Amino acid sequence: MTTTLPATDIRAELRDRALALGFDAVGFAAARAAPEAKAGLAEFLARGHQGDMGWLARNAERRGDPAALWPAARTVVVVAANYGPGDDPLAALAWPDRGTISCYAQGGRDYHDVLMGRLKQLAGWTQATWGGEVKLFTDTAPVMEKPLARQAGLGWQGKHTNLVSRQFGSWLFLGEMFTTLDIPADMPEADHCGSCRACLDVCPTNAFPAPYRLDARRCISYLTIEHKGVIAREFRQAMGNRIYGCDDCLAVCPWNKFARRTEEPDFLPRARLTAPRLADLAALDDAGFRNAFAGTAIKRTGRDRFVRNVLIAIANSADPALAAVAEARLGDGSALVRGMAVWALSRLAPRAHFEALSARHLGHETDAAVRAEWTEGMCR
Ligand code: B12
Ligand code: SF4
Ligand code: SF4
Repeated sequence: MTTTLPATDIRAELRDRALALGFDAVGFAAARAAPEAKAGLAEFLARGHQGDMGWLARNAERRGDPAALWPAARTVVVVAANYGPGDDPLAALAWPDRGTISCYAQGGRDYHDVLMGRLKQLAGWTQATWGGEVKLFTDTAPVMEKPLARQAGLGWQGKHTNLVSRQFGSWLFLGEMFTTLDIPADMPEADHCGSCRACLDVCPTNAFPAPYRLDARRCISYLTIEHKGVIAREFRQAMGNRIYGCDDCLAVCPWNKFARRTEEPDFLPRARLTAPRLADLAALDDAGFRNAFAGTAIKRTGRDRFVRNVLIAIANSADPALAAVAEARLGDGSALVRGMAVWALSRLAPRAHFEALSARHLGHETDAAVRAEWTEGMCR
């Protein structure tokens, strides 16, 4: 059944409902592409900045324009959830025997599940009250969520390319309800970066070729989470002990002075995820990894990529006591893991011991990339 409430009432009631469901911000945008978003995506892809993320290119036409994704959609209701960390998200970078996990992944539950659960409730209520068709997304479809959130007035895309909010700083997750209902749009938010460039200057891997442009191939978030292969040498030292994602460019933003700690229990940091011991993480097998990270965002990488990241952090620890932990992975079933164990030992083990290990293992090694790590380690 469809009622005929004036559009302003729909807006106010939808907003109240979304806030009551636990979202922290809500806005409305027309289901049409912002021309600069489509052009920005085309440029990003033309420069190859997506790296391994071929899925960004495969459906670029639909990603660039909500009307191409779902022609019947009239309005996009953009919702956001605050995951603001209460403490300094960069504190663990100073503890070399520990890993730093991005604060977005330190909660007990994957944010996709949390946002989608709430979006489904919002959709059920919207349809029961006003009818219309809906489709729901939170990083689950070819949708450019940040430009839509900007159009819906929730914030602007900062020079680090993420959405910045005057109320919540850098710490918002985004989700959308596309609907066939025609609801008046909000005013887009203006850019408030001014002459600041703190996020650009802090990036450990120089991943910003220019303000508002990210070369994902250089971003530690991409390298630790999305990239499936061997991480190139040029980035390894700069990764420090960041083992899952990176918060540096977000954390230094001056707009975070308005941020507040999340009150969502599912996003509150779990003690075991705030600064876990690298030695414990490197020892995880498949079952141990699944057990440790079930339900969290971290399960996404799978065990091998995760332990690859942990071994890079071990290599960067300068802690000779962790050499034994790396040595225990030399016979690992994953070549990714073996290769980073070799790199870690090339940095932590005494030269004579590395040579002895090389003499023992190189002859049996069948993987070309791992062999290259042994050979390059001998030349250090
Ligand atoms: C692919 C992806 C990544 C990739 C690439 C990131 C990127 N910046 O493109 C990688 C793996 C690196 C990544 C990392 C992170 N991600 Co991510 N990611 C995505 C995803 C799936 C698509 C983003 C996308 O479309 N990229 C393509 C490029 C072309 O789009 P763009 O960033 O909007 O680029 C614009 C600029 O280049 C702009 N532009 C160019 N020139 C100019 C000039 C001016 C003046 C302006 C204004 C703009 C401009 O035009 C482009 C189009 O708008 C979204 C979810 C989604 N479906 O939207 C999440 C998403 C963006 N990620 C998110 C998060 C939380 C992160 C991390 C913070 C996680 C972490 N801590 O490790 C980091 C942040 C790194 C960073 N600085 O961006 C959140 C961001 C929330 C927010 N507040 O913005 C999203 C929205 C997921 C969600 N549902 O909440 N991510
Ligand atoms: S997330 Fe880290 S590596 Fe990626 S752009 Fe930001 S500071 Fe650079
Ligand atoms: S750190 Fe400065 S330049 Fe970067 S997003 Fe925040 S205000 Fe903009």
